[in-house]
Amino acid sequence: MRRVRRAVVFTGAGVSAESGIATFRDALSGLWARYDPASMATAEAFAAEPDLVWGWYQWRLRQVAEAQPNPAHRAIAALATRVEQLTVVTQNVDDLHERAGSRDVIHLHGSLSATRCFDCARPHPLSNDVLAEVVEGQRISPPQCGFCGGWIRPGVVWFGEMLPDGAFEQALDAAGKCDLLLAVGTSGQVYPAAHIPQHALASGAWLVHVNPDSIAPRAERERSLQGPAGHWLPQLLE
Ligand code: BJW
Ligand code: ZN
Repeated sequence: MRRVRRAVVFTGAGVSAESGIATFRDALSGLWARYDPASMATAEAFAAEPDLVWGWYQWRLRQVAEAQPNPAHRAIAALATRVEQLTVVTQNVDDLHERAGSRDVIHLHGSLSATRCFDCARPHPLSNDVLAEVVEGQRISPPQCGFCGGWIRPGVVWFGEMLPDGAFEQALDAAGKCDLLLAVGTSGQVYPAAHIPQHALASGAWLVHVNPDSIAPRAERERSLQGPAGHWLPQLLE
């Protein structure tokens, strides 16, 4: 770590797991163990059942609003003061990196709170005041756009949708120029995001995975730290 000048921290749902936010693919606790991705995380699902899908995202937004950043988020924010350049690239739709103090986080899959119109795409910010009442499984009718009357949708990237303008390109650029990419709490199954660590490796960087799952290093400059992010990230700063 002392020799690293430019670092990229690439995070997935696992970095927020210790804040109490469910991952997607963990066998017992993951969201996809209980919900079908195609019925929740696609534009087709929202168009067919807006109340079901909006209610589900409001329930998740409530969990995020009530959660706190954990030691891993805080260590990642602190890393910015230790290296010349730190780029945080997250697949997460929560704001826990920002609340821990990270700046200019690249959100590859958008943000729960960046709500916009499903039809005309105009931004439609909402207050969090109503969230406290939301429970799992509740159907909630989405608000409607003041311009065109369309449904308001969560600001996330659903399957089959493009990533936010420029986000992937910026992340790839940082990965191509770094000395070290830390891949924290991601299963690496979703594309194009999963190309980013591989691109860093192919460009000459070290790739270090932080994950409770055993991830077998396949390249000479690849390593694996097995265990929870809240354990390893603070240690990397020591
Ligand atoms: C811990 C821990 C602890 C636990 N500490 N770690 C190439 C091949 C095949 C398919 C495709 C392809 N290219 C594109 C596709 C299609 C698709 C895709 O990738 N599908 C695959 C699943 C097969 N990709 C897309 O559709 C993307 N768009 C796209 O390609 O656009 C171009 C296009 C446009 C039009 C037509 C066609 C193409 C968009 C993908 C959007 C993904 N969206 C989601 C949902 C967001 C909304 C929501 O939140 O509901 O994003 S899916 C979900 O997965 C979410 C996550 O960001 C993403 C990644 O998951 P992540 O973060 O890795 O979490 P998990 O749960 O998988 O893993 C958690 C890890 O943490 C585990 O390893 C644990 O062990 C670990 N962990 N506790 C550290 N304490
Ligand atoms: Zn509209």
